Amino acid sequence: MKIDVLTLFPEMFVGPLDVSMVARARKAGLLDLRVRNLRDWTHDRHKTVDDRPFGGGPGMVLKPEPIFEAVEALVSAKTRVLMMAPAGRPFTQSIARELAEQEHLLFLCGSYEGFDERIRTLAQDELSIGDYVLTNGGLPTMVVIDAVTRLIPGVLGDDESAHDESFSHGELEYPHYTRPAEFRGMKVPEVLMSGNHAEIEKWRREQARLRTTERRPDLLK
Ligand code: JF5
Repeated sequence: MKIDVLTLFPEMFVGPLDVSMVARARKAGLLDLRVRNLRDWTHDRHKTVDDRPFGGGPGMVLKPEPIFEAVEALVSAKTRVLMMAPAGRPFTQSIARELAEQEHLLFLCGSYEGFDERIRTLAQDELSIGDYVLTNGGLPTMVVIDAVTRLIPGVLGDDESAHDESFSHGELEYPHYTRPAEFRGMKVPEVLMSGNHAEIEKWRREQARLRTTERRPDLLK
């Protein structure tokens, strides 16, 4: 998969996408990620990307010309253009699965200043990662890239893949334990050491349901 990111803060993207599974996916050639500076599509000496809002009021607004030019330079017929914003459709695991099947994603990172409304027409999809306001779309974009990358075929080992099932079933994960069998007085549930796989399965299903009922009843509807 190819992913382009259009941002005013390319430095933000150094670090989170250079470690762990995303780094592995990039090195393996499964993810071709390019972070691009929106200012590269300006034409004036000051590389202006914003302007004062029509109608007055505080703050600045991202102007349409650089973003339109950048998007026109970066898209092909196979590109899905995405914008991250608090007003977007809530991002979910099911959207992540859908995006993982795309050939090319292009993320537009808006910012606290807001953007000229006409920029919205460039995106097929506007996504939100939650009900709060961030300074810019960089972090939400990295969240989506992280969630999507682990779903790209070949990125997860077979071992790790099975893990995803939990969210497909719409429930939280059951509790996990490893050695030692007792740690600071806290014991591993007996059933997990019984070797009875049917019982273990049953216990895990019950625990997942219990945890979901207690913590996220909204998921069970
Ligand atoms: C942004 C205008 C983009 O703050 C966010 C965000 C919150 N949930 N999901 C995304 O994005 C940055 C802020 C203001 C456009």
